[in-house]
Amino acid sequence: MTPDQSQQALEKRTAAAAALRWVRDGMLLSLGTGSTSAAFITLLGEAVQAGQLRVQGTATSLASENLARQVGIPLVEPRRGLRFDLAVDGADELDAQLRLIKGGGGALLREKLLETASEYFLVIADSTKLVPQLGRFPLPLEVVPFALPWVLDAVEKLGGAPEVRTVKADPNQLYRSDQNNLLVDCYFNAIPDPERLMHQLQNIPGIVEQGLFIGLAKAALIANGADVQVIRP
Ligand code: ABF
Repeated sequence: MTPDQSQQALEKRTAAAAALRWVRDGMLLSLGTGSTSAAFITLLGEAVQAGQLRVQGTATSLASENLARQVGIPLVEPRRGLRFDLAVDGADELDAQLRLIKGGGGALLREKLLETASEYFLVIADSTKLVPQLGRFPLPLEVVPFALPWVLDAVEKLGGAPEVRTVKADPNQLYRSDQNNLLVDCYFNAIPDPERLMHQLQNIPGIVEQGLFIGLAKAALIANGADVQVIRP
């Protein structure tokens, strides 16, 4: 691990630990996906096992569900009327207005579902994620396989260079989401008007979910070394 990577890993753990202080006994939590969320879930599990917190959770991915089970967090199955007191999740990019790009971990659909059903969505991130303008990180889309050719054409028309995501270990194998859909990463480089792009993407048939999360996050904890900055829009 390079010094930068170890610094980033430390910051992820710092942000995760700071988020733990936002959890209250009896809360129903939406558990995020990615390495920062994994650090939070692990710390939360320790607190539950130590009898310091009684919480329940629903996870935004099968990977986070497995981790939550491993660390002893009681899980709640999706049901009518289920709402969460607090959602804690990472992001790939966020700006000062708490507009996010999420989905680098492939979990954007369940993340958007649960974070929309949450009273309070708290983002946790290392310092590399806070950017002046969204877009350098490729915007993930979850796409129904049959729709792929038309979606790729439409994204290109919007100025994004689309790439169908493959499995890291095997570039010949297409990545599949937990819902068995495809992921398309769209290289816009800069997204000067995220709201406009979000609405344009929402009108393209076959895109099940897109990775712009706007108006959902209530606060973000950004770790800068050992310090944590709280951002509220
Ligand atoms: C998840 O957090 C994803 O939406 C996003 O891709 C990921 C960020 O990953 P990490 O915390 O590992 O940097 O919610």
